Amino acid sequence: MHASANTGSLPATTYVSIGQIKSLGAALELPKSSGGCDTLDDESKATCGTSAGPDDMPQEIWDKVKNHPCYSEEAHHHYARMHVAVAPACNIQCNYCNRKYDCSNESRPGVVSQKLTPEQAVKKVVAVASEIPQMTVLGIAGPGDALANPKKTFDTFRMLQEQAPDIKLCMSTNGLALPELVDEICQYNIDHVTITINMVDPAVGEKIYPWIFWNHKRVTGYEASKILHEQQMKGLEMLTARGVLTKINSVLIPGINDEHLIEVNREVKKRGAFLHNIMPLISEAEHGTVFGLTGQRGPSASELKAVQDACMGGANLMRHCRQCRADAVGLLGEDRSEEFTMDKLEQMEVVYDLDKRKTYQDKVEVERQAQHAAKQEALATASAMTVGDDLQVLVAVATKGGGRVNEHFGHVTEFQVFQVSSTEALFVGHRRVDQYCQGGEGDDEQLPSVVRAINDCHAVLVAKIGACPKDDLTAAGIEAVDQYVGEFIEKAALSWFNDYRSRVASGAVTHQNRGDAQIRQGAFTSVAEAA
Ligand code: CLF
Ligand code: SF4
Repeated sequence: MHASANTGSLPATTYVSIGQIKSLGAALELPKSSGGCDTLDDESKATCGTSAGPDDMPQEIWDKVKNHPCYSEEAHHHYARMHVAVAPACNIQCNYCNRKYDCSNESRPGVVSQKLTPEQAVKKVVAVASEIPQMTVLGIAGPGDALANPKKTFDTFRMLQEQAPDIKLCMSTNGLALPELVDEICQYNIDHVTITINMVDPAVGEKIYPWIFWNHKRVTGYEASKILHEQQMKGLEMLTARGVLTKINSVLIPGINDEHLIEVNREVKKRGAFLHNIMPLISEAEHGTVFGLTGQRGPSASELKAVQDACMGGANLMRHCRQCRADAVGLLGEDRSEEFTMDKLEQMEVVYDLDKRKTYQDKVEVERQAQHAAKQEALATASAMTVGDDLQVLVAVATKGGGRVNEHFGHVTEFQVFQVSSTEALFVGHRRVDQYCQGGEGDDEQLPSVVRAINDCHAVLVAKIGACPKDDLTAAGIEAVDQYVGEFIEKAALSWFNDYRSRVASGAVTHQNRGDAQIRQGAFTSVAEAA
């Protein structure tokens, strides 16, 4: 048996009811791990999360995460990533995946990628990096498993490193082939590896993985999940020992691994995972997955948040994942892949100018530091107020990037959601919606779906909003606020919150709890995707 199969003195599975989750998560006493954030020598700094800054971690780790949009929540407002779909094959079967579509570990099902050879992929990355100077990371995330296609994956990384040395290399895997390939990962300076780990108990795994392909044959049932689990734990430990930053992705499947993810969180933290990203299951019958066809539902917004909150204090939590496609290009939450199809690339004149990229990124860094400073200042003001200390609300924000309130309500395809209190303004998720404004006109039929998406929020901050949707939102109990246009999000959210606290204290408004919200299955349907 691999040493990694031993999950320590803890029971293989710890089940708690969803109502108990928060207290259990908060009470977890986690052992020291051999790496990741908790290698910090100052205990008080050992809580760095995706919103952490340079003061919260050693310089060498900060250098790795500061402009990686997935590893730093702050960075995701400013820096972009891209994926190249060079890895079509997979060595396992997940019940939430239909192989006709992208790998749903790192992408949502529903769109077939344009598969590329390593040569085409490198050409595409260089072209995108020339056009989008804030694109800092290349990830290989499917459409199958990066390490089930090792030659294509590593050829791509090797060639890219020679042509564009400033781009960070990143990959995701289900972990089955990981231990055998860790040394090769290190050889190509791949600093960031994601492993999708949905269970640490093969009895749970059996409900998620019908089979794996192992030693030239198909293995099914409990045995399959046991092998997968052992490989995942071993691979994670090996990466940690070599100083590679690891992120664990877990798909939350209600009734199958929701409560079990707390145990997953504990085990990956123990083995040095830097980040844990708990994502909602995407499951629709039309995707043709086992879960889609058997009616397995995904979580609601509050179910997802309850599990994420329960895991706070374990491994650092990522909450800004967009479950990207395997050929995504751009800021998280936007998709510019249609601008860079192979036929368009043929027409492009590509000049890879390192200095130009650096100059642009220096400007981005100034903006990002200004956002950070604005947040600290706003937090100081919020904590100095003496009324409404016990309030905590969610606020939806319309933004098109840069960390500012700068999008019209009618143009939003994704709201960012922040949890705001007198001590924090924390990104806790995003909600996809169909655009309310279609062809210059508000579409009143869309409004109920927008309200359902942000129904747990007390306010929505926008650059502009018409009178009709504003009235409808007010009737639904959501304040539409357009007075913070252009301001940094956290500062705007805290300013609105301070005003709200004053109004509650004076009796001008009565604070009421909000309801649950709906997580939209799949991305919005853009013209490009529909084509
Ligand atoms: Fe891609 Fe993944 Fe690297 Fe990011 S995505 S391989 S770590 S560069 Fe990011 Fe996309 Fe979520 Fe993945 S938002 S699906 S976590
Ligand atoms: Fe699909 Fe990815 Fe699972 Fe493979 S690892 S079956 S490609 S979701």
